[in-house]
Amino acid sequence: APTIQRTDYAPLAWTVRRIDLHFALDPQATVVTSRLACARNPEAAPGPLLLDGEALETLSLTIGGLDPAPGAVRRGETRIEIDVEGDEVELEIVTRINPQANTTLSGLYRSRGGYFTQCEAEGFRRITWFPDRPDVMARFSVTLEGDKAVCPVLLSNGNLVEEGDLPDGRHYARWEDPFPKPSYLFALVAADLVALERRELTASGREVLLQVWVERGNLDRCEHAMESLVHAMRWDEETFGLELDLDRFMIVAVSDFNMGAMENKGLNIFNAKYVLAKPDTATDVDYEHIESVVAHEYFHNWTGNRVTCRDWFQLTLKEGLTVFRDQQFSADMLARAAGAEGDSARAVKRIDDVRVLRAAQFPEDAGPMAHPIRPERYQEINNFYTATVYEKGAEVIRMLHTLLGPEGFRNGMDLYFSYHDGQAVTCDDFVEAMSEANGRDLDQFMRWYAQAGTPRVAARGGWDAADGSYTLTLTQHTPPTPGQTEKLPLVIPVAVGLIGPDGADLPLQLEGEAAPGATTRVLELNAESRQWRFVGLSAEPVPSLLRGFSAPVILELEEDDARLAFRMANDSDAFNRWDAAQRYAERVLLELGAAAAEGRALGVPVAFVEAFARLLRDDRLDPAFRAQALALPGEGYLLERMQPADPAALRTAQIYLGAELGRVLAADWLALTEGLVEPGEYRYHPADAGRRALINLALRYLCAARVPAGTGLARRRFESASNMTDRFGALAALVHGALPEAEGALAAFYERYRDDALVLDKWFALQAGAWRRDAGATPVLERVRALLGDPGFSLSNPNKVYALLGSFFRANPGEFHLADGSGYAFWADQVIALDAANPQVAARMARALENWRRFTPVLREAVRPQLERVRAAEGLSPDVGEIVAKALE
Ligand code: B3K
Ligand code: ZN
Repeated sequence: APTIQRTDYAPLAWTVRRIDLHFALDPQATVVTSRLACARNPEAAPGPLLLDGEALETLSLTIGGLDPAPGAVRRGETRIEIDVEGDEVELEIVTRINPQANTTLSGLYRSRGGYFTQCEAEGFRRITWFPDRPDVMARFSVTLEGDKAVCPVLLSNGNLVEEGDLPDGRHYARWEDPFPKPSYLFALVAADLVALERRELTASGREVLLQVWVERGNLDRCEHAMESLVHAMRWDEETFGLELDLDRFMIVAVSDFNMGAMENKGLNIFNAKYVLAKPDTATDVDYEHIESVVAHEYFHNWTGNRVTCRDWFQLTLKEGLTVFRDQQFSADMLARAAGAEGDSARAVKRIDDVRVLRAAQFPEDAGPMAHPIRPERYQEINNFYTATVYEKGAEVIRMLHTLLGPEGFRNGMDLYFSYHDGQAVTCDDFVEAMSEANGRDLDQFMRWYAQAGTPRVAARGGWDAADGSYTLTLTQHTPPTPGQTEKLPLVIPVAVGLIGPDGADLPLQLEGEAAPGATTRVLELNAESRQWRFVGLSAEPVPSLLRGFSAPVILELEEDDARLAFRMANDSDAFNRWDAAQRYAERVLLELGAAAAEGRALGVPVAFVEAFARLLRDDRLDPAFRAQALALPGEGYLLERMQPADPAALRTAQIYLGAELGRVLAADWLALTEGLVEPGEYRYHPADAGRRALINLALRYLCAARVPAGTGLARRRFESASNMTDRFGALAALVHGALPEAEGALAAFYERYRDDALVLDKWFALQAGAWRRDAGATPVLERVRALLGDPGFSLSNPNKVYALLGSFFRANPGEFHLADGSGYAFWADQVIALDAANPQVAARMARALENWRRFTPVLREAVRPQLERVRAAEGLSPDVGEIVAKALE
């Protein structure tokens, strides 16, 4: 596939002002009639009118109502070029498409009897011929016509302006979207659905209709999504002064969907997983995700829809910013619910976000797919909806927020909207608005948009007892990434505190300042190396750096075990307190891993157990925070830090450490489960969720150690649970502990939920991610292979694939990376099979092996032939092709 370069951007010679679409819906022969009012773009170089198309059967094309003049139209497989005289023209194009046969879930497709669309990034061209790029913004009018029995509900963007019955049991509806939009925001839904409805007033007093559309029978699972939507509306009004601009806002749940959800104007289409929740089927984490995804899509209405991207290289303009907005929203929601514990609740959210960044984005930035948050080139844009564009992109926005302060940031946002509302713009436009609103030069900051790779910040401290000063030296370095060897110094905000010997924060006074001030301040590291001298100190301080994770970097700071234990006990910054525990655990796990790899005896340092136990016993700490601090670092992150990555040895280390912490501290874990006030009847509330999470973590450790009192507790909780969080937490503890009770519990769970697809996904994921503790036990690979044949499984449903195969390939390295290569052969078979039907899903699975060069020589040798086999597969999609080619480069 050809490579597209960011710097090749040029505006189109022709744009579209209006589009009138008519859909005659039919399972295998939907006829789409499109009338386009096109106009010459005065800012572009003259040229033909260009239309994109894919998998379309073209029935007719007329220009100004006439058949085209000979030679005026050049037709290619995916491109039509039309020579036009004058400055305006009307086209009418009729195409026929087959939604039933569309297994890619891009364009118009079917799911459980209904019709749904997904157009971002380039799905609209699979519906009709159109200049399918985000800088073409048109006003849409859409008429849907279909069988009333099959699809009684007909939805599209904007406002419903007309509906009625037609002969032969058919009916129609016409929708008009008052806002011009790019084609990627078009959507239609035609299905047998019901809605939960609510009317709300916006801040300016306009009444709006909110709807959550689901399949009949799921109406009792929509309340939380609706609540989340209302909260998101209010938050955007209060925080950014942004109001809903339509009279109607719809969310639709669909079972077959490639990703999480899609922000189509006024008609957000969601993976059902991020809509449906009731206590018996959804966990606290599901409730949290629903809240944040509903908010994310809603926030896109301003950051993405009203102001959109000029081209797909600018994707982080809308995604990084919108992820930052949803993170802030969730933190505010948690803090509000937590009341006096608000700061701790915010830190817990920050920890979650950083866990995701470290587990997914850091490895991406260190592998063959490494790219800046604004990529320079791509082959398949769908491969660039990445953790870098989204999560690192959000970190970049967060740094702006830190550097400019909340008010400065808000002023920048206001200016951005005042300049660019209704436009398709670039990341430069955004940063320029921030710069202008704050009178601050952000040229150097723009390097965050251009450089790939995770920067290292090395910190050195020098204590001068004679004059009571502490000199902090920070040095930055970004390792080379593919195609980018030279890296320039970035602007890195480093939030710093100094802790006194008694554990309390010291007021900070920099050399030259009159008096000490705040206990945390943000230093700007904007050169390769810089120094700061803190004065007026009576004893050597312990530095606490990068508080709140103020920049997406790897902090290199020499700290001995005692110092990590000290910060674990005392750091006033909850994020850093957690991070100290993670660093200490990482050190212990990597040492255990090395010992396991070399066949040495394993042992846990007593000092670590003591530091860990102090957190476990500290019941003044918020349970949600304790659950975070007592959970060991993730496998993906650890493998990234292990040289060479040896998943089997690391797994041995993890099993050993978990069991030891369970065994040695068994009495504490049991006391904790008894001492915690058990939440009463289930409600989704952060305080309750924190207690449930901590109890479930205790069960994990107790079952890992096979402490009888603990395993009995897990079994009883599994049987008598009143909600999914407790039930699944207990089940997971039994399964990961590989206890004899696990099989029976899995079977009982299956019986109870066999007809509930979303719950079955949890059941598949748990087994695919299971840890094996006994040499004789069935390998997880065998179990996954068998589960492919389960009646509840389907390779054509993305959620099922992510649950079973995604969990195995990505979340279970200890079982997937088998020295005999059987895991890799299975991976190649599945990637090839998936690719034939759904390239986007296949490409996601393909990425599981991209960092293979970091693995042990034995594993590397086993991976290569499988990567090569996939690369050579017949009819390979550009999606998977790009991934494996980069992996093999
Ligand atoms: N904008 C969509 C993602 C579309 C992915 C296309 N392959 C969801 C979101 O980020 O909100
Ligand atoms: Zn998004």
